[in-house]
Amino acid sequence: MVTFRTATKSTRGHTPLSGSVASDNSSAKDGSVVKHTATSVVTIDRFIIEQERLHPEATGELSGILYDLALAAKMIANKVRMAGLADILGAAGSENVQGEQQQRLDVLSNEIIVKAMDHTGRLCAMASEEEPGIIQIPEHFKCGKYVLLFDPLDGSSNIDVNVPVGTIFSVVRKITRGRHGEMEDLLQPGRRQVAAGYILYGSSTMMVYTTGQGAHGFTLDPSIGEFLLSHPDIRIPENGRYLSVNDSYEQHWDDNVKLLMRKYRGLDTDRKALIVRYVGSLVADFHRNLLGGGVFAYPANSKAPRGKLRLLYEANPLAFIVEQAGGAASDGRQRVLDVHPTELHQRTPLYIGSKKDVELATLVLEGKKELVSA
Ligand code: AHM
Ligand code: MG
Repeated sequence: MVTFRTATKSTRGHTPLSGSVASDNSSAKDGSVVKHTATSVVTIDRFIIEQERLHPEATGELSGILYDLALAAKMIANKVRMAGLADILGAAGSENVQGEQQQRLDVLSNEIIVKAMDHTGRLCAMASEEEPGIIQIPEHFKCGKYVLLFDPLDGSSNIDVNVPVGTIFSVVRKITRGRHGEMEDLLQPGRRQVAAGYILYGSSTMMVYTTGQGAHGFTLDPSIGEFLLSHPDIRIPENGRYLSVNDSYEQHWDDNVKLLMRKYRGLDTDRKALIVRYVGSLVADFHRNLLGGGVFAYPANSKAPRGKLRLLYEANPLAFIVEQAGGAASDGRQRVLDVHPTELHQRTPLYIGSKKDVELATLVLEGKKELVSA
């Protein structure tokens, strides 16, 4: 059983941002006040609906998408928990005792999300890191005004060794006129996201999301099967504590990246050295740095000139969240959320986390060494 914070305190102990329903006094549509007392247990459903009430024009469709994703997350969490039993119950690709084919967890997670979302009438199209093209809404279902992009199970190569993995999602509005979503709807810059979030399947399962009014975290209480507000209004420290980078690529980095990493490590500078922590599972690395402060870096290198991570499924949603938490995200040249995507599976270098650490990355990578005082 999770021990809950009161809904009146933000994660970092500050008063939540005004307008955030994580605060104890939030104005509802009718002018009344949503009051969370010290004993309030705030479910994700309650939180979403209270946030929706702050927007009289809201139709409830975006809220519905978030409910559906929370449900899909619980289903995936359930499968991830069973992953260690694969050898006993049947490994992926083999047959189980009922003679059914066992699926790989990333493929299964993809299916869970598609099936949880395709019939609701809220989406006009989807795109997944697991699928090559647009996922259309079947003809017999209604199409809606939103588009969902997602990485169903990021870091899935870590599953075999019981390391945390995650789901990442991004929601944008449809901009084309026809019934179905088109490529143009999917290829929108990250600043047009209306919601984004991730689910971390770790020692506990957490869902963190934003709709542009702060970033809020919910922990799954497995005893009642509900996500409960545990981290309202997350604020990332301005200066980080951790550096997350895979430095086995050092030999393939250019000189500016090498210099940046030396600075992060407190070499040749007065800067305090960051502590290196790298899980190799983006959601886990990002989540630790979001709460504790720090920077996650996946630079371009000569073998991967655009880095490894995907702009639409990984970088954009996490960039939206980190900015809402007071941090920053850059591709080394510009703000991630301002990049205009040209292809669905576009990769991007990524520097994301505490504001000051990301600023340092852009200065050093632009070659403005003379401006880098620390
Ligand atoms: P995936 O989407 O194929 O799972 O790859 C993404 C993962 C991230 O979770 C992680 O940050 C990164 O790949 C690790 O890559 P590397 O092993 O090159 O450090
Ligand atoms: Mg991924």
